[in-house]
Amino acid sequence: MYFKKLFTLVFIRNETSILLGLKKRGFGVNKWNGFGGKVEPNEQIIDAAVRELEEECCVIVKPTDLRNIGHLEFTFDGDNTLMEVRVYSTTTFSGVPKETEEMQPKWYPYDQIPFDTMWPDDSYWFPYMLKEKLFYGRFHYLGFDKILNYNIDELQSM
Ligand code: 6U4
Ligand code: NA
Ligand code: NA
Repeated sequence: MYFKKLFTLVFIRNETSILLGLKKRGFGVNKWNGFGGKVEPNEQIIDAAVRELEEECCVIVKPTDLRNIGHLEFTFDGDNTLMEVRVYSTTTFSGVPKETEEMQPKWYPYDQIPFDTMWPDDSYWFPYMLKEKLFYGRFHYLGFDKILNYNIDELQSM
């Protein structure tokens, strides 16, 4: 039996590039990723996605502009926590990305995504996101660096 923890992960995109942030502290420190965090008790997931994006890089989006494109589940060998991550994407946003205590934002052209300094699972599911496909992925880790097994399915709807 697993204890589920719910997280958000938001990607801001334009025609040529995707906005990533270098995590400066806490879980996933020194990795490039989208923006997000824990959904608080009694908080709607979409509201958490909007809130974490603004807290982490000062970019503002409307909840209705975020598209739920993926669903990820992470488990870790010997741990009964299941991290459920809801992934969102949008090309509609306001504000200029700014560095905060938590993240250093940077635009990456689609052919220069820094997979070597990202979560290992990102290499598996980013291709779905970049091709505008919906996905559901499960990854079981040994520690935080090694994927013991995984599965990804393309979805027709979320
Ligand atoms: P606090 O406690 O405020 O520092 P909070 O910002 O709420 O934390 P955080 O930053 O720990 O939460 O959330 C983790 C972030 O990392 C979420 O956006 C989900 C994302 N994430 C976690 N595991 C991941 C993984 N294996 N691959 C990935 N993103 C992951 O691409
Ligand atoms: Na966070
Ligand atoms: Na948080």
